[in-house]
Amino acid sequence: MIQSVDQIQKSSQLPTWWKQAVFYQVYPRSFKNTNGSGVGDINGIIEKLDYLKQLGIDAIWINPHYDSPNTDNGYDIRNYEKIMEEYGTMEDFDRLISEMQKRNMRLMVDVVINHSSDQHEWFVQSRSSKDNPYRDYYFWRDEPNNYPSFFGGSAWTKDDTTGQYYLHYFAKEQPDLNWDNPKVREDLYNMLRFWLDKGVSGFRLDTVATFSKIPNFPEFTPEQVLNFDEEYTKGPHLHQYIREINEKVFSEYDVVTAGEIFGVPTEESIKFTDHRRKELNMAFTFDLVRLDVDHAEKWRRKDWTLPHFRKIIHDLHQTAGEHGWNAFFLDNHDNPRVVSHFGDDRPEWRVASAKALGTVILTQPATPFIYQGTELGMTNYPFQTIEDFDDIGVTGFWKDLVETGKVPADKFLEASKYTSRDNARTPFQWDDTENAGFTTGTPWLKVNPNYKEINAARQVNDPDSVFSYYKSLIQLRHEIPTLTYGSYHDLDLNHDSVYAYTRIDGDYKYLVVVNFKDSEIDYPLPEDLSIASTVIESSAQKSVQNNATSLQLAPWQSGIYRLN
Ligand code: ISL
Repeated sequence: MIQSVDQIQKSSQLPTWWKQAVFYQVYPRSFKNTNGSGVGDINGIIEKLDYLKQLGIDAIWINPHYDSPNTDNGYDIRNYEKIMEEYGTMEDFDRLISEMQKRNMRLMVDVVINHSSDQHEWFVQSRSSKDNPYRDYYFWRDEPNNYPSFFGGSAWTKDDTTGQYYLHYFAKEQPDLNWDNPKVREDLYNMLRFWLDKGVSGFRLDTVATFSKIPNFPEFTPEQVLNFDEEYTKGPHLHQYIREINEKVFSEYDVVTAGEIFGVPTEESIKFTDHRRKELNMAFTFDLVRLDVDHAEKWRRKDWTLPHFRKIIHDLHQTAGEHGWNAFFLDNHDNPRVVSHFGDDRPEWRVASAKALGTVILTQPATPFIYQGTELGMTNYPFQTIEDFDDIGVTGFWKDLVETGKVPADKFLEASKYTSRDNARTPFQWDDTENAGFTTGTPWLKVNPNYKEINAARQVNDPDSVFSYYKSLIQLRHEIPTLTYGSYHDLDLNHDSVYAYTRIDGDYKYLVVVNFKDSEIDYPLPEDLSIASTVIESSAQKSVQNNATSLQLAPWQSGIYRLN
């Protein structure tokens, strides 16, 4: 039965396009190269729009496309109104927008305004002398405090020109902009208007929770040093600044905003997305993808459990309540591949577990974001040595921990192999030709050697592929608004192998079931539930009888069912 959006008008959540849309994240550097340079480009995105349309994608978020020296792959912007040379020209960008409009797709760009590149003209001016008019565009101090950088080492670097230190929460090439300076804010708002006037429909705001700094930079206690990512989100003017951007920029345009609120605990996320506060539309929270990060040694992973996983999801939805909204993702360009992280990427379970995780991503009361290659079940990369890594998150900590003898090299490599952001950044696997069809040149980062087995060409027309399953899920997401707006109820937060939840809106009652184990399980439905019909199942299993009150789940089986 197809449900119309009108039928959910009465529900507490007002329907909007961006809640119903399925977003796809393109990491341009690794998506598709068209000129043999080995670096993905805008023309490559245009070339593959039909592929994304075929999958059912409504909107695309692209990682930074601006002029950058690429210390942090574009998250260090040298010129906010210029296109990264390797990616193409402004004409290419304009064509991307118009080609997307033709296909009824929308573009969300990445806004990196917590910091700029140290090569940005503002910083070049700022560092030149203490009385330069741009001095206060950044933070300068005579002495550093004990703030750590996200990429290892101190968050302060001494600049020889004036002998003062400047602040950088990330790499030293990424100095933090001083949001307390109204001129900085005005310049940034004008830049945002420039992109909106071009027809951009969305902004993903990079590390938005760190815009406001704690006045006078007091020393952190040892406990605060351990929790620095959360501490950095406690600036007193944060929400005032976000409301100001909303008032002066977002509210003047038809734009959707998604904040990367890294460091903010799930329970606090509502402050950013409660529509009555007029800040952002949705938030990316990180408790879920980082549930297995070791608190003291953040480069390491520890074991995770399904009850912990589902508790975080439960809390996420509880917190959003009827006034907030979230972006839902299980991987992105900063995290391991989802099938290697929460699934099982061994050959016998890769396809089944990739599909199971797809079921999870596309049935939440939040906007789903699919990271490029996730729809193919792309996996982590088999890294061997430190030279295999490009990620400044790995190379920075290597200097900090291994070169100083604090952590043995093999221990660090073993962990980084699993946690490195490079896992997600290897080139997209289009087909089984050389370099997986990504480029005719030398790819900037090595292609995963499993590309002959895992690639788009092989999956697009195979009805049993991960791609085809994602395509069906996306179609269901579009056809059944209850999957977007219905209430969410976890059936047993403590079950350690079957993740089951209902999505209900009046008489529309759905059950989602996912077996997180590589063994069969007989799952009696709790709460007197019984099945009316099967909507989709990720792999063949014994057919479900009408009114069934239990399910025999195959390893990594998942499904969506109508309930009586
Ligand atoms: O992935 C992380 C460290 O390895 C996170 O701490 C990450 O840096 C954090 O989520 C902020 O991420 C964003 O801003 C960074 C950039 O490197 C990331 O790619 C981006 O997603 C700095 O701009």
